Amino acid sequence: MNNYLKKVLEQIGQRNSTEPEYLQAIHEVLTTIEPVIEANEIDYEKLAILERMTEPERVIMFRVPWVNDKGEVIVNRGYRIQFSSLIGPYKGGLRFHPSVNLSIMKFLGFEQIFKNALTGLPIGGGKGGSDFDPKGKSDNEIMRFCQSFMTELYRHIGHDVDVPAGDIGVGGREIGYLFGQYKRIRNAYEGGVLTGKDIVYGGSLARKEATGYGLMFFMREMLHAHNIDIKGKTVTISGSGNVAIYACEKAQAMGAKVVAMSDSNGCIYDPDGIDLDCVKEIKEVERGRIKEYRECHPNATYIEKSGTANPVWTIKTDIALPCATQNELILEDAKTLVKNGVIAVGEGANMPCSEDATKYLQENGVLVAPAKASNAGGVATSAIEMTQNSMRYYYTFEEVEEKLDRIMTNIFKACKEASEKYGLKNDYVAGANIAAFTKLAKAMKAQGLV
Ligand code: NDP
Ligand code: 2IT
Repeated sequence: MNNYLKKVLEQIGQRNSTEPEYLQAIHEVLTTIEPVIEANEIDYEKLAILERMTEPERVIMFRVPWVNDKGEVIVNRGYRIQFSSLIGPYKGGLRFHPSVNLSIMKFLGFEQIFKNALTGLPIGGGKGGSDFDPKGKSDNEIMRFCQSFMTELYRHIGHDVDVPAGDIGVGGREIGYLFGQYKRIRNAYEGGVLTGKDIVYGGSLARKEATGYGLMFFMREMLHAHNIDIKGKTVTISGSGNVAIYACEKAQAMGAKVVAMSDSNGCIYDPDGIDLDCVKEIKEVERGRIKEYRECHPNATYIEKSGTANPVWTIKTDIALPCATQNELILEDAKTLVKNGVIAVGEGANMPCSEDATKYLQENGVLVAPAKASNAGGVATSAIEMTQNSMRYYYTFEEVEEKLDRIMTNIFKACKEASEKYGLKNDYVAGANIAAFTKLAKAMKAQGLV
């Protein structure tokens, strides 16, 4: 391995030894950009480019006290990682999930810098959230938590400073409560401080759909490049949240047949094709469990999750879309998918495939669409929401979708060109990392030692 890379990886390993997800994200990026470091078009070592790119500009951790419906005081922990303002205000989602910790926040913040660079839009990288568990909470509890969270977060964000949005456990409802509290504290209507807002108070049409739709636009381009038509292909999707639902919607619109979706308890398999209206009713309206799908489709199968493996990857498919969480598709799953003839894997979630799973898939000729590129449609449309807020104007749904399609098509092109430039044909994971890194390194050099 290149000496500079080796040295930096060792330093980062020592400094962040208790943060496995963060080290995993760093390892993937640094090992795939080796040909760029070797070519040394910029003196990366002298400018400490890698050391600076892997150290967050700022890490904020704070107490979030709130009162539940029983009158008990609960104390959660809040985070905001302001990772990089190199090419725009810190930008990235907020995740509310009991698993949230510093390692997960930092891996997400780090990947966000690269993803945002790929969109071609002026947004830096950040991430935040809390170990608060929204499951089973009343609307009032959610509101009180969001208000308390924003009462601290507000001082760190702003439409030119840091612009949070949604992620796991944070959707339109939570963004609404967060925005209301921000506006109240600031006594100003600063629409562009949060994205993923409802349409009625400054949100963008097609933001809700954007990550899932964008994933399918990227998938379409990747398959086209290999003369494969998406029409008639079988698709399995993990998760049944925001990304999963709209990936399913676009896959169906493109003529594919989605046969499985999941949540953290298990997965449904419907050989007739998933009835998405039923899934939307369960997940978006009732906030229920995916197994309730069988109440409207008794012929579908429900497979309960046992242990850590996700049963969704045991179902035969042409295209697998992990759209739930990190490391949800591991080596064993990759082996099963390959054995069952999978053609392509599209990462809707962030870092859903473990590194060895990705490697195994690629070595066996499976096309892998990497998260930083393939799920960038969400944040790209957030940037389009910010644009509309600045203009005090709205685009139509079709206008936003057309922009999103163009952005995703360009991202695929950038990944393809970068991989080919370094002789890594069909390795879009490396392509995405290289395309983003090259841009960021140039910006870092231009801005001097900061
Ligand atoms: P949602 O909260 O809307 O949905 C998450 C889905 O994933 C749910 O079905 C949930 O099941 C499942 N899930 C979450 N955590 C786990 C877990 N630990 N194990 C198993 N299943 C789990 O989130 P999103 O759809 O917004 O996000 C999904 C993924 O996409 C995340 O990785 C996120 O970072 C990424 N992403 C999101 C973007 C966005 O715009 N929202 C943009 C780009 C990436 P359950 O309900 O049972 O918990
Ligand atoms: O991971 C992601 O890109 C997101 N959760 C969306 C971030 C955003 O700012 O829209």
